[in-house]
Amino acid sequence: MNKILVTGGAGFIGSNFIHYLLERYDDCYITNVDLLTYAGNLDNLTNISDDPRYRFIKADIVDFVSISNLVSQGFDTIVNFAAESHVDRSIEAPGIFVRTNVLGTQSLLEAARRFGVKKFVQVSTDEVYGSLGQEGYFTETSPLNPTSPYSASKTAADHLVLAYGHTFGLSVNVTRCSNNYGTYQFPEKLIPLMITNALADKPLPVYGDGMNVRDWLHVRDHCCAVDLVMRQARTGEIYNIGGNNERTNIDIVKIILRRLNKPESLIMFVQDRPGHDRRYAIDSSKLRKDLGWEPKYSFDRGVIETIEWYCNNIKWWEKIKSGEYLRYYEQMYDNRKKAN
Ligand code: NAD
Ligand code: TDX
Repeated sequence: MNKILVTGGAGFIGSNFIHYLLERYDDCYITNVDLLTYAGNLDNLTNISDDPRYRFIKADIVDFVSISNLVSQGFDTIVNFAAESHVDRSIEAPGIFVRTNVLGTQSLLEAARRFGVKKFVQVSTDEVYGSLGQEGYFTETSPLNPTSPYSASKTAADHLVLAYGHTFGLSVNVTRCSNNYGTYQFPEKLIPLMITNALADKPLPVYGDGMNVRDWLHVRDHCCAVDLVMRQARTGEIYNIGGNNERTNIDIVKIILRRLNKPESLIMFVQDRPGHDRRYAIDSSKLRKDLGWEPKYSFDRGVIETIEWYCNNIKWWEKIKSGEYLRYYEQMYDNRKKAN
């Protein structure tokens, strides 16, 4: 299990996962393959770039020739984090989601099968189950019912992963996690967007009535779960990952404002996301029972630490928010304001 290919390791969760493994295991050798799209950021990995257990390779997971050449060097495990991950962008431009999330996963699976990779872990999402009403939880046997181009592409990838396990005997697992928060999250996502806007005294754009519910988990708890699955899960098993921490979006926004001592008048209700899923909530009892996983972070502690991290790393996010992202933000949110 010690030669690990991490895809998308320059993104939010992938970079946290690489830090987690290097801190925890002396004998693991990590290759990070990432295309460095707008969401990929090598600044997330600066303090380990000289670690002899780590190397970075820039490549596109869809490019089967490059991926085959790399995988032919011999890996015990592939953990696939690489994806287009933002629901709003999938509504603006669905094609790239199918390309990266579906074709990219298939290219990795094919290389894994040809070159005898021993374990393939697909990092998926609770969004494959669609939206819940006020009651109930997603279990691993809940029907798949994706509603956005993002979640539909992740669902297709899950099916391909399980099919490669079934048909070719590749040892595969799928993990389906709820919303993550923590360090290095790209500021297009709810929590870092609201923290960084509040710090700059800019409006905080809340979609619809702000009553949509997400089940928040600290990214380190997600990393711990993926590590357990990678090392211990039986082939073919799917694991839900979630922290039993349901919050409405408006509650999250108010927590952030209070902590930063900023006024609620910064909240701006804007046009809703088309097809916006109302509620996600995960039943992770299978993971707890089979692999002994428990989340270590309470939301209260995790969110305070996260807010502090963004306060202490202004250069990290200002660099992002002043570049290409600024154009995206103006276009996405000007349209929402006009339509409201
Ligand atoms: P992210 O957008 O922060 O990072 C994605 C990374 O993938 C980036 O570094 C990007 O450069 C890279 N990438 C994109 N296209 C690529 C390609 N064609 N080839 C190689 N690299 C490419 O995403 P994230 O939030 O870290 O999510 C990681 C994974 O976890 C995704 O698969 C996502 O679906 C899943 N997930 C995320 C959450 C969440 O709350 N963020 C929750 C559950 C599951
Ligand atoms: O400006 C905003 N205002 C707002 O009200 C943004 C960016 C979001 N929201 C709402 C939409 C959602 O109800 O906040 C909630 C969270 O939104 P996102 O941060 O965009 O996350 P979500 O759509 O829930 O998806 C996330 O969790 C599951 C990740 O982006 C996915 O990659 C993961 O699979």
